Amino acid sequence: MAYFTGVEKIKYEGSDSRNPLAFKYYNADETIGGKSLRDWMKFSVAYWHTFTMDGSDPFGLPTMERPWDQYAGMEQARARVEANFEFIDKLGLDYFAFHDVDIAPEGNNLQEYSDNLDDIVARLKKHMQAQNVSLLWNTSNMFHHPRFMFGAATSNNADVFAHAAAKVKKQLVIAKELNASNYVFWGGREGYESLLYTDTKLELDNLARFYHMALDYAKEIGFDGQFLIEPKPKEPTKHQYDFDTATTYAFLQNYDLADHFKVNIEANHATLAGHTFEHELRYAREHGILGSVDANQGDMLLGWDTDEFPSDIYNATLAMYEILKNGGLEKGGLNFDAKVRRPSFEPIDLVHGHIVGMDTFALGCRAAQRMIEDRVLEDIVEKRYESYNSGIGQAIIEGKTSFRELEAYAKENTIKVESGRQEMIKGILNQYILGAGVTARV
Ligand code: XUL
Ligand code: CO
Repeated sequence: MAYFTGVEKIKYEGSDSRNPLAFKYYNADETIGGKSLRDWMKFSVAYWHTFTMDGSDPFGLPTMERPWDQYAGMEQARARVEANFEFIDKLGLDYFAFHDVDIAPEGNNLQEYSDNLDDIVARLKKHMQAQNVSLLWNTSNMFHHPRFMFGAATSNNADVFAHAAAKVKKQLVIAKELNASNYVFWGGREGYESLLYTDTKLELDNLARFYHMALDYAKEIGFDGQFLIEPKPKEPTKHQYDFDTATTYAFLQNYDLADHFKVNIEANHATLAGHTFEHELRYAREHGILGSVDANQGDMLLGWDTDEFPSDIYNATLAMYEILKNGGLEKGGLNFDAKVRRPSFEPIDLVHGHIVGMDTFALGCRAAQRMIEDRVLEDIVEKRYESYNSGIGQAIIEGKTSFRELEAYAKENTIKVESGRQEMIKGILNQYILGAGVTARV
């Protein structure tokens, strides 16, 4: 059965196309900076937003009409597998990502959980082989069920810790079975609501113990994917331990985990933390922990995690700049952790969401690559810091001076500061973004 009837394979038609069901900027096999767009981006469909969400929100009932919702239980889970691979084929995607509970019903106990997953994983594997599709990452949902109300690895209740361990253990076996590129931890309930009853030190120690046990088990079964932590400052929990990339990095270093984990950076989580998307990417890149990206965007007027499909080419350009400077994402990719708006309730809207997301990043990639080729920002930055290339600046960098000597120097010297030319630089950036749009004509 076809679930996206009336949708043919989405083709690249260039920026002059007026066909809504065509790519305007994403030409998968076009080479940019020595790599195809397909390989730079590694777009992934997020199973949860695309195949399990129904449009309900705290104020209203489901709005979405999904053809697989005519089934229930395992029949529905099997239908979703078919829908996923039809969707992947029509959009020309190569990757997908899921939580355990997205792909199969949880069942009434861990045995049913495991049996249901085995049925679905066998089907996923068959399709993956037939269509040459890969699993970007899987994860365990440890925030939905009431047992996780105080967290999973950071729960006050050791039985919850044990249950969470059982779930992650199963997911690691699945990650190995499906040859996942990464395994993700997002700690939506790993944090606290009130310090009044929380032992934060014990909770953080336990979180580290949990991660070490996960690493040990992955090693034991021979899963060699990359472990990722996805930072988020809040929502659903008031304060989450993996607040942002810098906090996560300090945690990893503190607990001897830094060599084994990277981060999965989500645009909307960055803005919730009071950072820009590119700030988080820059920090991760410079510390060698940029693993993967959850590509979406927030709404600055709303201020919560709205998980919208990326359409902002300015942000996408700055994000792609960091990703290109990183030499790509290695085992990572751009996962659309994004959902269509509640009133965009038809299956075709899922197609439009992915098209605009893929086009937005392709446009950003073209603009960023050209800026890097022309050394636009590189030359500006190099010039801005040139005082450290010789004289007293060089002595500072080489550790060959002291406060005493610097004071003597400062007394004799007259400081001459130069304008940063921020407005000029923003104008140049605009030119590159607009230029990338024009040259995507076929
Ligand atoms: C929640 C979020 C999750 C993670 C995976 O904000 O981003 O969907 O990506 O659990
Ligand atoms: Co996410």
